[in-house]
Amino acid sequence: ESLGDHRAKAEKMFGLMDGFLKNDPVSLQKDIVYHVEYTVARSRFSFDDFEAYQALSHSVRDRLIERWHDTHQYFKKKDPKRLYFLSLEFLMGCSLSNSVINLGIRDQYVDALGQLGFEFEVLAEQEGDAALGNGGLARLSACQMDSLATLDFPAWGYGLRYQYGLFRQIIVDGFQHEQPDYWLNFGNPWEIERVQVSYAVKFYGTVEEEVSNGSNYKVWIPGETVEAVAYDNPIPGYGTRNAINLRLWAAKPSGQYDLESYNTGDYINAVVNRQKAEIISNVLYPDDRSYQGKELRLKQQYFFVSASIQDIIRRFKDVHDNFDEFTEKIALQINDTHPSLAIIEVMRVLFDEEHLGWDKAWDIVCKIFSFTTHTVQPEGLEKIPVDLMGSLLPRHLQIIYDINYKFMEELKKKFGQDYSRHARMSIVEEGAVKSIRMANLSIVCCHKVNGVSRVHFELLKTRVFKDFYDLWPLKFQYKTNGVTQRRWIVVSNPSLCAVISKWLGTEAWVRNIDLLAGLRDYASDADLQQEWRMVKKINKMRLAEYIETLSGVKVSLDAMFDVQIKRIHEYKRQLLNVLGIIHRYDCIKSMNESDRRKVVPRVCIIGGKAAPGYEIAKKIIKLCHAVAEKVNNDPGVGDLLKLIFIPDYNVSVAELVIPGSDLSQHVSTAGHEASGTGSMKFLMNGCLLLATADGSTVEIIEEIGADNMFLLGARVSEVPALRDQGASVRVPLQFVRVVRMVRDGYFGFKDYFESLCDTVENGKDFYLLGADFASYLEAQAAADLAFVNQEKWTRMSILSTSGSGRFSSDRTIEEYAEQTWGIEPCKCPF
Ligand code: B1H
Repeated sequence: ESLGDHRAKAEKMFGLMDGFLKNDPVSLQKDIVYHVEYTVARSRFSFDDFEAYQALSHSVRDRLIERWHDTHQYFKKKDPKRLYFLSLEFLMGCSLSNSVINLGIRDQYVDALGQLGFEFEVLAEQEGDAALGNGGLARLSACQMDSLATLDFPAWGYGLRYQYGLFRQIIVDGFQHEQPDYWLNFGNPWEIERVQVSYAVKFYGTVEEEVSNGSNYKVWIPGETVEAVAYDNPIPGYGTRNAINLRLWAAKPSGQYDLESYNTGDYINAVVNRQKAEIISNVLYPDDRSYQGKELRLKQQYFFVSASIQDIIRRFKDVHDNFDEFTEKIALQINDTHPSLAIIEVMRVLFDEEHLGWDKAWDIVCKIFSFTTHTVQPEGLEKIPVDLMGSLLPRHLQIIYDINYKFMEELKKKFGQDYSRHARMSIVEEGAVKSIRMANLSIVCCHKVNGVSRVHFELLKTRVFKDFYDLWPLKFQYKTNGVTQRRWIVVSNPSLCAVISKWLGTEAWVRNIDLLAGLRDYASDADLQQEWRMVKKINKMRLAEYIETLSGVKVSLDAMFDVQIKRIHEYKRQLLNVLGIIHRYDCIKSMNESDRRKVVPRVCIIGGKAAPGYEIAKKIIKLCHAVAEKVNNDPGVGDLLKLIFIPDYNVSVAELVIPGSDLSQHVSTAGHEASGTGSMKFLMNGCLLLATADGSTVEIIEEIGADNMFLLGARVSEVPALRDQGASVRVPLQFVRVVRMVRDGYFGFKDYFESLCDTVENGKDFYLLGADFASYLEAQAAADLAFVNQEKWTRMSILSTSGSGRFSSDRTIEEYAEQTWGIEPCKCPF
């Protein structure tokens, strides 16, 4: 078929289309009904809320697809430099509300559904989270995708389409149990399956020499081939026609068959074995930051990297017939070291397959890759055993050795015979288990290494990557993390959104967050304060209802809602919080009537998942429940103190809990939280922070002022000296007392909690709970005092929101675009 014929056919076909889909209520209703009948295949006369949600989502999906097509057509025409964002984790949460808000058609949908007798919110609740990630790192990727789309950057995300997302947490008798999250069970209207977009990914096998045009080349003969199939997830920007793509890969058996004849038994086995290929994209690893050197994990990494690189190179070659412009058209961003094999894969393709020669291939690689590290501890760095790498990816291991050899030569020239330096910096770690240090590899090959907050950057320079910083100071930068105000204010807190827009006289802050600072002028205004408190009350009511349904506990709306939600980790110190609650309980118990009347009532809320193999974290969850059991059922305490553990913390739960919080805790031991992004969401929602000067909190202090939050604990610079003191570090008596209560079985489970108590006593208190306890209690007391004065508290709350502008992912992405990726907006005309 000639190009002319094709065009004529296409024109005829698209001539049948009645322009773009319309967004008036009647058109929306017709579309929804259409999808009930033909997509969901339910009769018009009988469908339930879930089916209505499905039909509704499909009508939204149609509108997403239009913009997504136009955006890609436009990118193709303009051929700008594109950013490819590679991440093994994306924590997208729900899509419906976010999509209609970003498309600017939420009100129309609310009307359309209302006229049909449906409530938008009720249908939206039918959706389950897409939880293809663990925590902060994964949610950051999701926020950054939203900002990339909104700011019109020509970007693509790449990741893995896990069939099982992060496990569901259920609590039985106060203990965490994990259940598989088979999230695709009921279909996923937000993805577009692209059966024709697929690539073969190779594993194992051998490397052989081949002579071509008089030169020697290495050829990788694989032992196993698996097919990667693309699933596209449109990401709409807000206030723009642009919708970018998040392409996730699923593993399928390879399309290449051996031409063998089987007897029946062999045939069945052969089919069953082929099917095993799908295991690669089956399940997300649930441990954030423990690297076990598992083969399946490495397979996942290479699988997604290889498919993505093939896709990127194919797209480039569609319009370019050589690689001269490669570095002007492509930026590749690696989210932590998890996708760092992409570097070696590009090197392999350019050198072995495109025959560009080592120097040219290396030059390209060094110009296109940048990497962000989210790690603080050296132990947190990914290491792959050489044996594993050599067996799964034999050619890649050779290339890594070649890169390392050249790097070592460079070091020798620069530092002479400083062998210990060479050993520290080498990509290959010698030792009991010889391994590849993925961080060293990434630093050597990337043109920029970014940290995620200023404190993190300082630690990278002075500790984690000191040698590398000395060698290449200009490579190292930081971009303080941010979160998207679209999801974390507009979607999750519509009442606050309305108040902000009313007082600023514009909705422009949704795209330009700096405008929020305009609220500062009204922080003491009695009318705004009243509206502000009203919003908080509405959100606390929603949260209180949720708590009552979950746990049967009725909480008072007059109490201060004090929240700590995040992954359970010793360094995040949920245990400090629980010990503080025990102290509060202990005090209330010993008070006389007149003192009790002065107590500020509290509802303490804790939520978070523990990695399945993390015993101590699981004990902390059990302790929360044991303490809650005692406190919540003590008639002598009543509304003065409640402790609620919210199970299965995820993005949707966060959207409900954050707007309804008064106070939130971010109390990691200083120097351990690379950034922390939860605090930013609370800040945007006018919650006050009780926090240590760690990670991004240090920058938050600069924006909203130390007077408007409750700071506590040792600072990063003080931590090493405290650790050195070991058992002689000063610990307050209250601390000794509350730990003793747990040890003595005051909350039951005496034996079970023993090892937990051991982590904070007898000089083994690595995370310094004892050392920070007095300061923690003081900060809590200051919060109580501030809460009594509601005018003061509301002022602090308004100032928190108005100071949150710097922590929008829009700012983060603008910085990356300019300082790291060198990309510019490419806005699709409306
Ligand atoms: C963060 C991780 C992480 N840092 C390994 N590192 C993982 C490491 O599955 N894995 O193997 C998963 C996740 N996640 C977090 O990143 C930091 O702890 C936070 O402080 C930071 O805010 C967040 C985003 O930068």
